[in-house]
Amino acid sequence: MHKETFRPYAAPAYSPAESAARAADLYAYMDTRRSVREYSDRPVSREIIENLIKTASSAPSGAHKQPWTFCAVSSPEIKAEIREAAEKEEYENYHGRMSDDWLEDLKPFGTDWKKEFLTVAPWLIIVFKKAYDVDENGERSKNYYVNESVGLAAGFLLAAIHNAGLVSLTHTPSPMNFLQKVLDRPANERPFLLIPVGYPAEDAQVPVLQRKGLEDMAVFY
Ligand code: IYR
Repeated sequence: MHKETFRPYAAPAYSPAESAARAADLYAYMDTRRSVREYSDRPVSREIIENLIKTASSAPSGAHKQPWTFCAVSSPEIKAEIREAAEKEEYENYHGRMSDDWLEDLKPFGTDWKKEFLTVAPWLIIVFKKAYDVDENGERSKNYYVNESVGLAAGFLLAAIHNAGLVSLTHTPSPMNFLQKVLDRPANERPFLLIPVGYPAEDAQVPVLQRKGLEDMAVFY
């Protein structure tokens, strides 16, 4: 039977007390993460963005295919192009394409079709999922659990952004196929999420919200 080469693996050796403290500390920190829609234009170095993306790409994926591409955009011209196309779609969404229930559910967040953050934030990271891979000879190969894999990588990315003291937003302009065109991506790549990254504007505000308690989102057996 063919078997990949294996090597020993040892998890970091924390005592139970250290594990408990680390779990509590990370929860306390992650609980301060918020989606932010108002950004400062303060720059963020490319080196930081590279490390955030490498952290995202450390996520597990089906058969370790890593079926993702992260496009990091700092070019003002490309950001403007993305904003124009996104706002065009969002205008239609907010003026007829979204149901009344949906618009009602979004009221607490104060969103509308205008997406200033797309040109103000220093970076936009557009996450693409790769439905399949194509090798040098044009041969296609299948990827597995693509949505699950790319969702996990995006989660790692948001955690890494927060860990760096930066803010983000999981933005889903809809439909978002214009991103494939603007960024000139190949046919096997489909846009998955658009994530602005940067510092919050000085007067940035976030809606007051409560997170579910354990009793409402976990069951122990
Ligand atoms: N894509 C739109 C609408 C929107 C939908 C959901 I669900 C949100 O949580 C937030 C926004 C927009 O970006 O405005």
